[in-house]
Amino acid sequence: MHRREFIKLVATAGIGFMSARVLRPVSALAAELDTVDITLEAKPFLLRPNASVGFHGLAYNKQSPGPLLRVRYGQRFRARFINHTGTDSTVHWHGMILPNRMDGVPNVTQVPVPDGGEFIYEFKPDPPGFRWYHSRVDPQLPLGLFGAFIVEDPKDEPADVEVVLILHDVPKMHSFYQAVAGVSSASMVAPLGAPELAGMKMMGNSKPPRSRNRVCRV
Ligand SMILES: [Cu+2]
Repeated sequence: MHRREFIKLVATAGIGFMSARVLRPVSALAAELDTVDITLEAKPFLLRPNASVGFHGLAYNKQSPGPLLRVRYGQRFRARFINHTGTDSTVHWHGMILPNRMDGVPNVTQVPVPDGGEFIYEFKPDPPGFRWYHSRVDPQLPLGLFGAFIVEDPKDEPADVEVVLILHDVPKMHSFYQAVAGVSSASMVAPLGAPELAGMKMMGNSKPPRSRNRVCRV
């Protein structure tokens, strides 16, 4: 796909949004630290990807995607997680090899953090590369609790410009719950007649399900 087509796809999708951030390397001061400390506070958040959509979701530190986390390979990482989501929550560090009790899988590797509670996640991010973090309590991820996490690889050649690009749809929560429960009758919808999907036979109900979600047009 060419760049122009890609941007057109994102723009035409309308209900999705794109977050692009030009990155700066870890500052000299931060790079000297043994441990990178951050606080992640999860709270309700009104997401406005454009002027006509307001979505009552959740966010870390009042932003969705959450703050971009970045460490040098070899540094330790410590996150004070504060949960004000209104329900249980945990943070999962996607793709990291870490002690089991830091993996953030509720009722498997840790007791979930209750609303109003806190938890300290601490580990040495490994392996280096691009990772992400997100809530492991449904449906908090589609509601907005996710973000990017970079573990700088000392073997990487320095780039002129680094950009993180994150795409996310404003979800139709009713459809999400149906899909999770395995009772969705919604057909797949091919974005802009994408060639990858053009050859697929669509099954089931061709009408999109009526949404009773919390997306509000304002
Ligand atoms: Cu994950």
